[in-house]
Amino acid sequence: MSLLVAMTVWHVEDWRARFQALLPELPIVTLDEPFDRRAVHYVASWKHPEGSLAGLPNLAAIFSLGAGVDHLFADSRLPAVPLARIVDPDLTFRMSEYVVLHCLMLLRQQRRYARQQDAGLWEDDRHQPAAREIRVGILGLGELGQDAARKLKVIGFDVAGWSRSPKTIPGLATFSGEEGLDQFLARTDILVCLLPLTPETRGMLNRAMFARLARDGRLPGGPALINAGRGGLQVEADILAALEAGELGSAVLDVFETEPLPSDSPLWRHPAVTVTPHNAAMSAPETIAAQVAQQIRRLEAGEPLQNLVDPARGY
Ligand code: NDP
Ligand code: OXD
Repeated sequence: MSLLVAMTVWHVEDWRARFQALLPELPIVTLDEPFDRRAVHYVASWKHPEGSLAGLPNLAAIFSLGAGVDHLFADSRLPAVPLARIVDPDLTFRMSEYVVLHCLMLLRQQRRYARQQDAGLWEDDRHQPAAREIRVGILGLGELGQDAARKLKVIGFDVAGWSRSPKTIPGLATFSGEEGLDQFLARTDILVCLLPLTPETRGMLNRAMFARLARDGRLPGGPALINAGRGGLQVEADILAALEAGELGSAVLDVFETEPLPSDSPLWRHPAVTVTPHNAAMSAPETIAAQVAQQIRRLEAGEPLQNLVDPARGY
């Protein structure tokens, strides 16, 4: 019985060492060496090569080494075995830091003041709304969306959330499905996307959606987008066109259609765009490895897997 560590990014030997330390009884193999495909019972993957997990006859489970699982479903030959992902409070809290930071940066117009400081300009002639006047709409009310919503509320923002299934969350205005989307967008000044990338959500951050955001001028500069979900959710040409047309006032992007963001992308230099390099929320590799090791021990003890992914929903 062995664990196959399969990745196209990161240092596979570091991961082998982590797993070896945690699971000394289990041989750890990688795609870089010959290995017995019948012996592989578990796979730990982060962006494994397409088709590389086919032909593992005794595979019992695949573990995503991140919270997102779109990288698994990108493989058209993904084996039909249980899939589990990482759910980690540390990652969740870091994502909330990112969301709160950027909502406050937008609320307090911090980029404008930074530009003024660079120019030695003392200019305080603009309306400064309070957090309670600004409506934040969070797309996705899962592990990440719910924690960000709680923390934004503590600061005083007027927060709502949107999810696939209806939810009742004390103190939060909730909307669901296509039928709830119009109402949700119409009361949103800052749109925060914490959705997974699935066939249903791909490309939904587009110009038609931006046109449905609140238009009553509460946020100086106009409605804003923060996307820390996945780059495939956004249409970058539409973000640029909406900024140009004034339908969006600003965009904060942690994820991109192509990563790393190509050096000739106009997003890099756009004055109303903030770019971060897909690091809104990270887990310590040791924490991820420990969670996978614990899942393997659970399976070996006949206990059910935690943090299962539903292949029919794609998340
Ligand atoms: P969860 O699975 O816990 O939550 C997903 C949420 O999205 C749920 O509320 C779900 O609705 C909702 N959703 C999914 N599909 C739809 C749809 N078609 N329409 C409406 N709502 C939908 O995921 P997490 O919160 O843990 O993570 C979300 C994503 O964040 C990850 O998939 C990943 O892509 C990204 N991420 C980004 C990181 C970064 O550093 N930038 C770090 C970690 C994650 P329902 O509740 O009804 O199921
Ligand atoms: C993740 C990520 O999905 O870091 O964990 O994007």
